[in-house]
Amino acid sequence: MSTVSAHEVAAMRRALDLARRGPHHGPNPRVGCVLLGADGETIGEGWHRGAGTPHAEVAALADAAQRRTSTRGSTAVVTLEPCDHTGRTGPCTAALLAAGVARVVVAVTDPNPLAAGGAERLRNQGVQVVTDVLADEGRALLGAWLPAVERDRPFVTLKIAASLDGRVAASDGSSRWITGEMARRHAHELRGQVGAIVVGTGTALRDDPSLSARTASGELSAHQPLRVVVGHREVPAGARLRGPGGDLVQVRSHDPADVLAALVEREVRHVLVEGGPTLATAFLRAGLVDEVHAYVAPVLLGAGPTAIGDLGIAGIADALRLVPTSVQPLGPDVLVVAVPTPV
Ligand code: AOF
Ligand code: ZN
Repeated sequence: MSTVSAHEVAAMRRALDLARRGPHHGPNPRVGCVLLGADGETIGEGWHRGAGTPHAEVAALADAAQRRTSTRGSTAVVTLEPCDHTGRTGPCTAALLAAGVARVVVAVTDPNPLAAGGAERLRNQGVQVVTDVLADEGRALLGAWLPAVERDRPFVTLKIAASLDGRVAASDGSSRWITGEMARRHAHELRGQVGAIVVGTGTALRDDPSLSARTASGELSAHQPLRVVVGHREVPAGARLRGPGGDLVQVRSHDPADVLAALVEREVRHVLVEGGPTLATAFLRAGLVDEVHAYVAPVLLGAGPTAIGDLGIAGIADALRLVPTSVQPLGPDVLVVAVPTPV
């Protein structure tokens, strides 16, 4: 097994930082690349700016060319295995070979069957390839993209905003606002990071939400997730869902698997299920929730619909116990992020 130099590990940390500049709501992963010369000096840097733009390796090679530095015999340190396919752009393997790169250091092997195989191709062409360098950091950077591509369906985050007694509305149906300003702002940030937001027609008709992502000052964020309404009833012409924001799509089925299939077609990697209780319950019953974001407000309602309906759990031994990954105060409210127990 080939060892990795301190220069290369430092370059991988830099590549991870560069990758973070890319968007994490699109179909493509965030990827960074650093090119090192013979003495371990940086001769080029690049990151992927989103689907349809050059991949990180190609961006780094272009950077080296602009610096008028030769890449012959250089080392490419890249957070994801170089792709070996022609998708929206050409294969990075070919670009690295043409540039005379002699060694490639990779954090995460590409799980995308269409693009994978780059390490093997490069090795066959005489390039040294080392994988799994800072792999945990590399996987964390990829976030929802990695499980989405591995499972061929979007990663599902279920968002709940409820009172302390688990209710999402009062008995007269009024629900604005249970959680406070900070929690709502936080939820808007999350909207800006996902590919799609899903609600049932019940919520769409009753709450008339816009489902747009907005900044703290109330302006529309640069990225607007796809807005998806699930169910058969029509969204009226004057609904806020038909106003400014992402594209609106209606899925005329209540089966969560159909909803996700429609999103796979649109290359959505991360979806936020925002309610209401019927839809949330259907996703949980189908085992299609990967993460729960529960915003809990110190409010008691005593009556009114609860965040989740009947899950078919009769005894406490069968309770769906989640594992919290973070607990965060947001003004008067608390955000609990939790994931189902891995089976
Ligand atoms: C890389 N470097 O910077 C990225 C890679 O449709 P395309 O052509 O943009 O290809 C997208 C796939 O290529 C993506 O799903 C992933 O497997 C790989 N992305 N690969 O070597 C990059 N963004
Ligand atoms: Zn590529």
